[in-house]
Amino acid sequence: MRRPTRIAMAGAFVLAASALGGGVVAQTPTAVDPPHPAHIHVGLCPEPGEVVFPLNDLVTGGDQMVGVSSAIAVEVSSTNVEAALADIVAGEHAINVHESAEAADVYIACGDIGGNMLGTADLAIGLAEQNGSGHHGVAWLHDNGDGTTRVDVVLLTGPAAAPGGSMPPASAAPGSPPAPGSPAPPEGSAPPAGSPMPPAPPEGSLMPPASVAP
Ligand SMILES: [Cu+2]
Repeated sequence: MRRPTRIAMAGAFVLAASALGGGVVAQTPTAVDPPHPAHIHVGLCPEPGEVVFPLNDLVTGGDQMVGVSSAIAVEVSSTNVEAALADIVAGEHAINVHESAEAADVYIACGDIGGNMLGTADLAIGLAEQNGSGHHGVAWLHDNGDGTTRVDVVLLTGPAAAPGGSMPPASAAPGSPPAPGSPAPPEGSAPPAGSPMPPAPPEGSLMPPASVAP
């Protein structure tokens, strides 16, 4: 029997509820957020200049839900830009994300393009929240080696992206998003002073005060 009983029962409930109330929404998708236009601009944040390369709109995924419902939703965009990464980083450029096609003058996230290369073909940058949008994220630029660069942009929506409400409020200061992929210190070792990512406290506990070097 492939279909779990629980889902069959839930379906029956929805049918019954629909018959009673009519128009019952069985599953509420992520809050409606319009597609966000994004571009590589000349100039720097927060007031970049002209568009030099358009990127595909940032959108949430399709309607097919997979995995657990407590997953944190993101908005994503992936584009192959007709320029080598070396050319993109040669001048002052920024990746800027706009509220919507209609409200393109409202900037919601922006990041200057630069920083430490990851190997020889990759560069990741942060995109800072703009105008209280509640959006911030990361752009990853990968040189394809053929004069094009793949630009992937991922935005988190909401300052405390915890749709399930099971996580404590984020304690990080604005502008300092957590660093995914940061190596955890070896077990038993104390984090070095100024470590950007102390070990996570047990869920529900308060953040321990950071040790201050004398
Ligand atoms: Cu733009």
